[in-house]
Amino acid sequence: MATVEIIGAPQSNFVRTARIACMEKGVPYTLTPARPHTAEVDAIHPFGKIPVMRHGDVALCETKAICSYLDMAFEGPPLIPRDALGAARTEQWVSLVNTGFDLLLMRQYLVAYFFSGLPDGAPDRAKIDAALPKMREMFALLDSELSTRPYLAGNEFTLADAFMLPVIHYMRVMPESGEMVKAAPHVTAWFDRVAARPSVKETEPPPIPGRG
Ligand SMILES: N[C@@H](CCC(=O)N[C@@H](CS)C(=O)NCC(=O)O)C(=O)O
Repeated sequence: MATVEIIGAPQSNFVRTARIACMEKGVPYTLTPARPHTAEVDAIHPFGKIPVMRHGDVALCETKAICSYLDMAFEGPPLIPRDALGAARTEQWVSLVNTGFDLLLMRQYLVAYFFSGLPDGAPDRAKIDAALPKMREMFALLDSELSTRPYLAGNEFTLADAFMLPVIHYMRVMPESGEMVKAAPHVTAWFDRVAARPSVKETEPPPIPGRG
């Protein structure tokens, strides 16, 4: 059978999610490093975003679609529980990451540090400061949710954790968000629990220069 090929940069939180999904399912895969908007990505994603995936004749974009394909096409532990409520809770948290956590924490806050667009490439302090109040609310919500259960969607690891962990990974090493994670004991305990999984250890992205 054809090998799954994940195409994208290992630094990307979404690429990491797709790789974690492969490993949790026990699906052998290759990673082809590629930046957004390069030819091999544009050939599959209409907006040039990573990751994209190839498997034989199948080409897919969008992380959730890729992970759902892996979950259904291969044997191995389900990434999305097969019961209605477990599946819905998982989908709910995947969606919350995609439409909330990723947008604020990665696309606004982290991007303002490293891709500010300022002439000297300096962090955009105004954008960072503007994100902080909502970030505090987000971490308070996450800590409260994780005080009631060991994983985002319930008692077991699911795809929801695979979406959230790569985001929180970066938040731990940045100054303001790092303080927020430290002040959130349930988020910290959840992170340590999920980070101990081989799929998470083996997909750790290269460190951000100067941030460890
Ligand atoms: N909705 C997409 C989002 C993927 C995404 O935003 N990837 C980032 C890298 S982490 C990217 O390609 N950014 C380039 C861009 O948005 O132009 C998915 O779920 O796969």
